[in-house]
Amino acid sequence: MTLDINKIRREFQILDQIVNDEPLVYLDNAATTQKPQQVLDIIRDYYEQNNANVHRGVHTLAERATVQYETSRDKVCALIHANAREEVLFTRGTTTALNWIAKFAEQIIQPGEEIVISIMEHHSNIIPWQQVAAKTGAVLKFVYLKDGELDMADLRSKITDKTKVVSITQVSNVLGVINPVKEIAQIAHQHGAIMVVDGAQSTPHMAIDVQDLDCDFFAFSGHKMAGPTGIGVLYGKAALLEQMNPVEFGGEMIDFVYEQTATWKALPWKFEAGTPNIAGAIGLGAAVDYLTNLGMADIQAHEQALINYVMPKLRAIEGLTIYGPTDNQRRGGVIAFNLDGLHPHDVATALDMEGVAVRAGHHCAQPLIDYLGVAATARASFYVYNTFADCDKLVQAIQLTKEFFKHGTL
Ligand code: 7TS
Repeated sequence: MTLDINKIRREFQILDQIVNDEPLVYLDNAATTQKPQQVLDIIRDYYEQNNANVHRGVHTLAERATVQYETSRDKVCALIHANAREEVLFTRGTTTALNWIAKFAEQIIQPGEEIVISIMEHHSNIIPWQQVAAKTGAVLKFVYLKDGELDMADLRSKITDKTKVVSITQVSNVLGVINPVKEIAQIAHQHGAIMVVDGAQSTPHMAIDVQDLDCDFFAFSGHKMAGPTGIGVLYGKAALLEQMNPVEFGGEMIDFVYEQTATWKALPWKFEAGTPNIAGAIGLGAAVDYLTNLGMADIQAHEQALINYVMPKLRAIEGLTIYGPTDNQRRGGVIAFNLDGLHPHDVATALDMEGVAVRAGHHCAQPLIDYLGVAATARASFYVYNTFADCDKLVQAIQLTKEFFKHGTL
């Protein structure tokens, strides 16, 4: 089924505005996506009608809030095809989820054992592993690139029987490439390693089945998938979550507390210390409903159509370098680029003058940017509400930017 993008756009009121005298073209979706009316409504409705703390009160509002919060967990469980709702933990976002896994890694890694990640990881999938290596004496190894993609031969050579953890992003927030994480999980498991998938840039854009991927952990953020900020998910296989110590301690996560010791609640609550982000979780549940109703396969197909449409036009611009794979089928909706002789911040500022919102900088992936041999890049990233007209506007604005910096005038 083809999506009715005009109808979808009407649900995102924020898109309908003028920026710098031009209609807004929002192409910074890898940083955060906009939220549809349904998500905004449910958060407002929660605060207006049902606000109460969860898991503790017996009164009606507390019951309603708890049901809404826990129903969101069921929705997320269904979205990613987890085996059981206990395997879905609410976190602050991908960063928190990856930090929790790293804490678990500290529990199980011995000196000299190895952690394998890739050069295209976001800082939140690098720095926690640097910390684990520093604390445990483990070795942090990087897999590099070939033709703008993960070099699978390098990956096979880096993963050995000493490898304890492999942690790879499913979609790069700079290169846009979709990594074969299912195949990588098989390789990791052949060597007895745990497979972690950073799903921050994949979950919003494609169908996810954690059981099919057979990953051990999977992390993502609500705000990149039409949900609110401050809420995310850590999926983990139940057997591993059982072994994993809680990262935070306090209210909500305990069973019994004595003067000197305490015992923990069962999964998933043993990880959710303190009053959680109730409104955030409920908002995420609404975002999951929203995306599921559109259909994850249709969302991916729409973004693929945008990429197929815009890529040849971008490639035709002289002096424009695009990073990542040349095969569009290997890409999600992220395009990092540079214009010869121009700083990407100047490019992003010039595009903003045309109403086109893109990000410029290192995209929280400094090792990758160094590896690419540049100081920074500009980046356009698409979502389900972007149109072919948005693609045309991007191309036109890049051309105008080129002209402007060449002649100093438009
Ligand atoms: N992993 C990847 C692949 C990401 O793209 C990001 C955020 C994160 C992890 C961290 O997510 P958070 O929600 O915990 O912050 N990426 C970006 C970006 O590309 N521009 O701004 C944030």
